[in-house]
Amino acid sequence: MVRIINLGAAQMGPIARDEGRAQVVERLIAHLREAKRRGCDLVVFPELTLTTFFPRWWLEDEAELEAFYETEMPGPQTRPLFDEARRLGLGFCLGYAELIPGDETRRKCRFNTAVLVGAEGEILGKYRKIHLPGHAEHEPQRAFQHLEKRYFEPGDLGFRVFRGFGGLIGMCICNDRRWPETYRVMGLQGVEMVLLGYNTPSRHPLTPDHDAPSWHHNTLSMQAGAYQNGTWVVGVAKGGIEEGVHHIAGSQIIAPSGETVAQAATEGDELITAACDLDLGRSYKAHIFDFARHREPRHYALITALKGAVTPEEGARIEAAAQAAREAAE
Ligand code: CDT
Repeated sequence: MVRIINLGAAQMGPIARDEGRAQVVERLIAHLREAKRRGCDLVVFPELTLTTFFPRWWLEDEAELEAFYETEMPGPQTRPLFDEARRLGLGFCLGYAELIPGDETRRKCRFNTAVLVGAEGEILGKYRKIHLPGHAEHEPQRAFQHLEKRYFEPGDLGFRVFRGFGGLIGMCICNDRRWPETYRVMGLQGVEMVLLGYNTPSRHPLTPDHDAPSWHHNTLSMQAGAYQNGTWVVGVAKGGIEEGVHHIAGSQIIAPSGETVAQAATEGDELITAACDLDLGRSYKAHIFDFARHREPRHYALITALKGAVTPEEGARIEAAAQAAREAAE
C-alpha cells in the first residue's frame, strides 16, 4: 500500500502587533482552502502562528503579555479554523503560545506549543518547545529582544511521535530544529515526518557573523535531521519584516534523502506542497541508519550525562565511570 501524505506548508508573512486573531485566522483559512484546492491532506503552519513574534519585546504588563497566549485550543477565536478544516477534511499543525492559568493543583505555566489536528478536528498530538533560545532579562543593548526564556518554560511533553495520516508524525518548534537530539529522539521512535514552524530573525544582534550564513544554517539543520533519521522534515516560516525585524522565510519540504523537494519563493503568505511518500524513509532506516545494527549507545554517555561541554579530561572521566557502572551491572 502506498502511503502518501499530500502536504501543504503554509508559510505566513508578517503579522502586525495590532492584527487581531480573527484577521489571522482568516489568513489561515485562505491557506486551508488553497490547500484543499491543491489536494492536500495536512497543512503545517508556523511557530506562534496566531500573533506577532512577541518575545522581541520586553513586556512588563502581565495582562498585555498574556493577551498573546491561548488558554484553550480550540478557543472561541480559533474555532472557525478548526471548523473549516473539518469541513474541508484537512488536518493541520498549528503553533501557538499556550497559557495554563493554574489553580490549587497546578501553578501557572506558559509554553510555546504546537498541536497536530486530524481531519475530524481531533487533537492527535501536542508538543511544547523544549529548546528555548534567547534570554530571560531585559538586554537594552540589543536592537531587539529574544525573551523566550522569560515568556516560556521548557516543554514538559518530550519529543513524542504520534500516529496519524497513515504514518508516524513528530513535531518540534523553531530552535529545536538546530539540535540533532531533537530528531534522533523521534528517529528512535521511527518517525516518518517531522513538522516544525519557525520565526528566525535574519540579524543576530550579539553574533553578527551568523547573519550571512543564517539561511544556510536553517537548511543544513533540517536536511541533516531528515537524512540522519530517514524522515521527512517540513519547516514552515513566518517570514518578512515584522514590526521592523526581518525574519528569514524559505519554508521547505525535505525528503528523507535530505533533499529539499519544495521551497517557498517569497517572504509572504505562500503555500508550498508536495506528495510525500512516507516509505521513502525505509531504505535509510534499513541500511545506512539501521539504528539497531549500527548505533553504539555505550559510547554516547556524555550526551545524556552532561548539559554543557567539559574538558577532555572530565569527559574521559565521565565516560570511564559510565563504562565501570555498565561492567558492574553486567
Ligand atoms: N523562535 C526561535 O526559536 N528562533 C531562534 C532564533 C535564535 S536567535 C536567539 C532560531 O533558532 O531560529
